[in-house]
This record gives sequence, C-alpha cells and structure tokens, in this order.
Amino acid sequence: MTTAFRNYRDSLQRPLGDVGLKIRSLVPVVILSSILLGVVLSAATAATDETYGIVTNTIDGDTIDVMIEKADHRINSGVERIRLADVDSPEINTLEGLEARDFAYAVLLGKRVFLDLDDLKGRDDYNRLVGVVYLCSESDTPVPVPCFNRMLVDSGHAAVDNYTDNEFNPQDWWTASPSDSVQGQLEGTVNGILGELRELLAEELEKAGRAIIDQIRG
Ligand SMILES: [Ca+2]
Ligand SMILES: [Ca+2]
Repeated sequence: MTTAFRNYRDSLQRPLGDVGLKIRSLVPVVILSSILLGVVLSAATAATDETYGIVTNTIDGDTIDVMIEKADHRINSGVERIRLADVDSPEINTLEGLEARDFAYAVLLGKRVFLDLDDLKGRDDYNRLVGVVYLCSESDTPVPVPCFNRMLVDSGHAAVDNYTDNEFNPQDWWTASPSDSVQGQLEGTVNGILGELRELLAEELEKAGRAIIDQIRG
C-alpha cells in the first residue's frame, strides 16, 4: 500500500474534523434562533401592554378591579373594572362561581397585570373595560403565553364565549398565528443559517479535495 493511498484512505475514515467542529459550533446558534423566534411568534398577535396596574379586587372569575398605573386614552378613572374578553365564569352565587373567584383571587390579587384593551367597542353594557389580562414577569414585562383568560379556561373555571364585537379571537390564545412580517423574519433567519452552512460545507469540501489530490500526487 503506497503512502499516498494510505493517507487517502485515512482521510476518508477521519471524522468530520474542522468541518464537524464548525457545524457543531452552529448548533447553539440554531437553537437560540429557534427560541427567540418562538418568543416573537407568541407575542406577535397581541398588544399585551396597552396599560397595566395592580389588581385590587376580584369580583368573580372573569371580572376584576385594577388600579391603573399606565395611562391610556380609554381609561376613565384610577380604579377600573375589567371584564375579561371572550370567557364566561359561572355566576358567583354558585359553588363553581366561588371556586372561579377564588382562583382569580389566588393568582391575581395584589399583583401587577398587563392589559390588552379592546380596540373595537372598548366597554361592555355595564361600562366595564373589556380586555385580555397578562401576568407580570420578574423583569416587569407581560408574560405573553398563557394569558389569564386562557388560564381560566384551562383550569376549568371558565368557558370560551367569543363575542364578535371585540377585537379578540380566543383561538389565538392556543394557536400561534404569526403575521406575514414575522413569517418573513422566520424565513430570513432560516435561509441565512442554511446559506452559512452551505458556504461552510462547500469551502471545507473544496479544501479536503485539494488535500487529497495533493496527497495522491505526492
Ligand atoms: Ca387592544
Ligand atoms: Ca371575540
């Protein structure tokens, strides 16, 4: 067996080497991009911080009082009664109604919440602001998923009741529906990563090919 042929055989049996290392170095980039995109996709469909404030009272599962901290043109007073959009909890004079109120009390009372207020009608027939409630993260930003409206339904303390006179579609709370611009962002990032991988592989394969030819010639 000639030295050139032995080198050629060894080169085929060698692991990916530099190429493998570079590909492996891209894995965290791909994972991080996916996580960031997931966050963007989740938050893309809702205006989660039109206003915010502290919950001072829980009337029942789907109605709370909030002491407003951030001004909004739809806000009339310091403490506003908020009716959660598109969900219905049992009446307060039933056992299920009391359980729903207790759930809202345990999760929300005294806490800061963020609100996406209804942009269409704004208030219901009882002059309550209609909106979607988001919990507050440790960094004082809204937690986009799940919203409290969905939490009520998931915990069995409310049923979905989609009013068509408000801006909200409760389906969005369970199904991501990214806007075209976000889809574009996603495609751009994926294409960028694939392009980088293609260039890297072509470059390394060309180098490996040249090395093999040199070895055979040598
Ligand atoms: Ca809104
Ligand atoms: Ca609706």
